[in-house]
Amino acid sequence: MKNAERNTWCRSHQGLCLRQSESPDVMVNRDVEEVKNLLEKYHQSHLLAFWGELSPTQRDNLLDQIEQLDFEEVSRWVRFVLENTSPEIDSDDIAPVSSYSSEPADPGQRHKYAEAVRLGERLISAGKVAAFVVAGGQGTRLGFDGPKGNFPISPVKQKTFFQIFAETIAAAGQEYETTCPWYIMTSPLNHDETVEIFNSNDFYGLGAENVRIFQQGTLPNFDSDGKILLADKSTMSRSPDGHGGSLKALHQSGALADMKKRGIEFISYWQVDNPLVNLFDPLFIGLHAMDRAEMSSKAVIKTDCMEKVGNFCLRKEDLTVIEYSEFNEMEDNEAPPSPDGQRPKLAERRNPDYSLVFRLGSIAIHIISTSFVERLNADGFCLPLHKASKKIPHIDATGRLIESDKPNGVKLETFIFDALPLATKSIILDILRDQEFAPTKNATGVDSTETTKQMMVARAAEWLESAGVVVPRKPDGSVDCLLEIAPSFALKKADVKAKLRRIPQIKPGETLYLA
Ligand code: UD2
Repeated sequence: MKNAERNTWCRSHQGLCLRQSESPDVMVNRDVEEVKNLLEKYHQSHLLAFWGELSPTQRDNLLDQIEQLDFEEVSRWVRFVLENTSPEIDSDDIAPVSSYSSEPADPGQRHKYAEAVRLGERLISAGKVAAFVVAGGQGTRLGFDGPKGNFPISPVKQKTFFQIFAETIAAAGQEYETTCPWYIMTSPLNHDETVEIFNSNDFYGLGAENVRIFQQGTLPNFDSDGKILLADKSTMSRSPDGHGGSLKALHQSGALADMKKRGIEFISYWQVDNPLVNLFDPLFIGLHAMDRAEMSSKAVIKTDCMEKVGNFCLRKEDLTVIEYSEFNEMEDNEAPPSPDGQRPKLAERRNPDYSLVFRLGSIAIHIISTSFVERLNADGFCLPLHKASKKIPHIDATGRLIESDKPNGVKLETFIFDALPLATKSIILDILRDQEFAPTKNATGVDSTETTKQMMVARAAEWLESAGVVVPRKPDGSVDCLLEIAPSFALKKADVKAKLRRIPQIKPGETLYLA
């Protein structure tokens, strides 16, 4: 191993985890026999199956990749792949968690919110807040060839996600008379393309010095027998290490050091597929800072108990997000079984007023203190691994390329929300979904480009109506025109009234763009 600071995976109370450590099986020179022995010891000899066919450069390349591996890690990964190590969660350990609601609950809280907004505004103005988008995913479900951030999504001008975020950052900079740096995490799947997009768009006018694009780490892909897959005869198959990898990548890429140099104390974290995100929310930032939280989250109230979002809850008193795939399967041990012996699901548990007990859905929007990321990296922090069966193109033992339409390999990744239990303090702010959350996952149907555009139009309509504009609506209440409000015109509802010089008349079917 070349690098003294390596990632290794270890077991923790939560499962297999990321940490930094040394292992005895460290390759120090290019002795092929030594490599063979190591691979044999760790049941990965197949990585050299095509050695005899490789050119000197390819051999060098392959040895480089093998040298990067810590074999103690490899054996832990393999155990994780082979065993059903997904930790069994006991529903008795799970309790609901409280949140700040979008509107203050009482006069005391109203006072606190007002103070938090003032504090948040001061922190943004003082240049203490950076924007950070994770954009390393593939966006396969969208069926778009290229970085998802470059997908045209705005309803009138067809602005891309990246352009909308850039305009938002520029507008916030103007409003708060400051410069908000933007950090973008990519992966080897889309890094070069992303850099090219920013270059060819002149960094959307933000200045190259204020935009930092860096790559996350990768992990090997495995077959179901725990063998590392080969992408070709001299290349291991690897995948990005999940958005949880961002906490390490921030440190390893130098982005965190850059933030410290700029005096950044808070990182506004979001996902690339949500164009409604409120990047600089003074209330959220202010509450996080006032409560001295290390990592905070926004949540939506779930529309349906089985909605496909992560669930905020307390697990043995630690704030945790449990993905819907796991949470929705958990039985409610407190509920009496039905005559057929089946217990209702925990996700279905209701309060006396019929509201959901576990009602807070995770939308992957966080404020993360830079000091928290520093502390985690200094401590050799530990995030649990998750595995997913995926379609992974690879070569078989004969060197033939296998491209299956069914999952044929195992991908390992970490999730950002698994850092929540590591935070000493954390707050949750539940927000109005139609104002801030339009996940764009699919080409059509649920959470699609269609629904996102509808939500963008609907929010613009509501903002305009709040300023006295009459927006034509269909009999079912949906908006009957095409609307788009540029971030330069309004970052929030209240900006619309202040900016409108005259009340526009909008006819059914018309298009209105405000910038
Ligand atoms: C995620 C959450 C889900 C909910 C939803 C909201 C997980 C497991 N689930 O669903 O609970 O909050 O988002 O939209 O997170 N990314 C990287 N590197 C990677 C993998 C992903 O940067 O290695 C980025 C990706 O570019 C995107 C974000 O992370 O911006 C989320 O990825 P996704 O769309 O695959 O997440 P999804 O739909 O599983």
